[in-house]
Amino acid sequence: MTFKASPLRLSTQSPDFEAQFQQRLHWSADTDAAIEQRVTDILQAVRQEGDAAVLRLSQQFDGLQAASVAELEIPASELQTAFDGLPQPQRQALQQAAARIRRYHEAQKQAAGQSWSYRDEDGSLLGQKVTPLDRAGIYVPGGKAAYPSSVLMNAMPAQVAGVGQIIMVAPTPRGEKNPLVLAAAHVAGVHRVFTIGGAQAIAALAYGTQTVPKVDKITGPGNAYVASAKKHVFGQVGIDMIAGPSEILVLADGSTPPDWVAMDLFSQAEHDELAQSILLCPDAAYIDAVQQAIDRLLPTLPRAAIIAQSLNGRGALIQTRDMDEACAISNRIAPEHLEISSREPQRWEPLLRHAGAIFLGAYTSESLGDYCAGPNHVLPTSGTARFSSPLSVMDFQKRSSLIEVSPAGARQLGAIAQVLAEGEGLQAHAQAAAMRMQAGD
Ligand code: HSO
Ligand code: ZN
Repeated sequence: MTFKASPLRLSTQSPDFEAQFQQRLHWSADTDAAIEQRVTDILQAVRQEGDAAVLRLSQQFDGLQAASVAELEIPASELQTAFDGLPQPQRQALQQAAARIRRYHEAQKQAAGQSWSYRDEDGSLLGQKVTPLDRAGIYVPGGKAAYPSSVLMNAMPAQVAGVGQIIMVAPTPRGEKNPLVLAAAHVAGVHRVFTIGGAQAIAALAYGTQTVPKVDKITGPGNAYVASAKKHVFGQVGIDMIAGPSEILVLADGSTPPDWVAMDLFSQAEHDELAQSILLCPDAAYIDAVQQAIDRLLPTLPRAAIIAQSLNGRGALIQTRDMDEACAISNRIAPEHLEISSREPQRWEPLLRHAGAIFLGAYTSESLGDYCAGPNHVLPTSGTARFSSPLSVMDFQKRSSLIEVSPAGARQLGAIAQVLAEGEGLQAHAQAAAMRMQAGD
């Protein structure tokens, strides 16, 4: 079977560009009503019955035969054994990736995750105190999306934030465990691992059961059931984001070898038939060269079928008037991953405002960011980079305001508060402020 991938070829100069562009971008994350109903039932069962429901549902969906949920926990020693059993290059790669991810997130904590305060003219202290979450839950999907790299990307920022307990859940249909996933949990210092998945695992983490501790926030990707369950438990616990299919946008000035660009487009397309890979470039001859590279390289890849379906269904090669126009279109798309495959990446970077992660220059393959450059690979998709950010240390912290008013401050602030409180008709507020205005030195 040979597969052919012909991403939609567009030019911004053609009259129907806008309509075709909109159609290609269109993406609906609506969950269907049947899934919603199933998820609501599962959440309720786990909430009411705890372990018994988790056990029953794990048997029903994953074919797990266990006498108790405790039997579904993987002891730390087994994580260690999984790690020790890996070939040396895999052990080393996991450790090197983890070290680089840790370093990046430590820098992030230093720059944006610290408490701060100042004193005003009256000597009052105003500030913000940062504390890590007590417990975080990490969902690791099973099947085709069981990525050890995602274990590192979710657990390391929690670890660096200082989260007290990191609890991972990962479905293991028919009990088949993924040794790389377990080894990654070991490397990332995950505290407890349960082989449960689906909406029942999200429910167990959100409500707690006799065996599974209740967490404060749940992160990590999952299928439609998991996404729906996360939406439902939001409020009871925090959640990170609802991730859509992977996306890559390559902004090219024609100076990068076309094979490199073709392979980068494939790299996200191979995740999922619904993944989106887009090339923006002012040079028509270069776009032809990338299409030729696609034709030549696609048959060499084991996941050619998925790649072809993704590129044919959602991919696009767009010819722009110039690089400025390419940047403007990229901002409209707000892609998850944005490669500036140009000889002058620094020239274009200031023009690019909306993207989950920006990769500068021909050597910066997006795939390096997926594994080991350091920044997080859990990124906003489907245009949500307009208003949201990569998973970070800050997602595993919360902030408390600190206020310490001096006697002089009580007089100053009391006068203001009193007026506003009276305006709102709240006398106790006004008097609480006024009482302190008279006292003190
Ligand atoms: N590109 C994916 C992450 C990943 N890639 C994991 C390889 N493994 C996130 O969009
Ligand atoms: Zn990837």
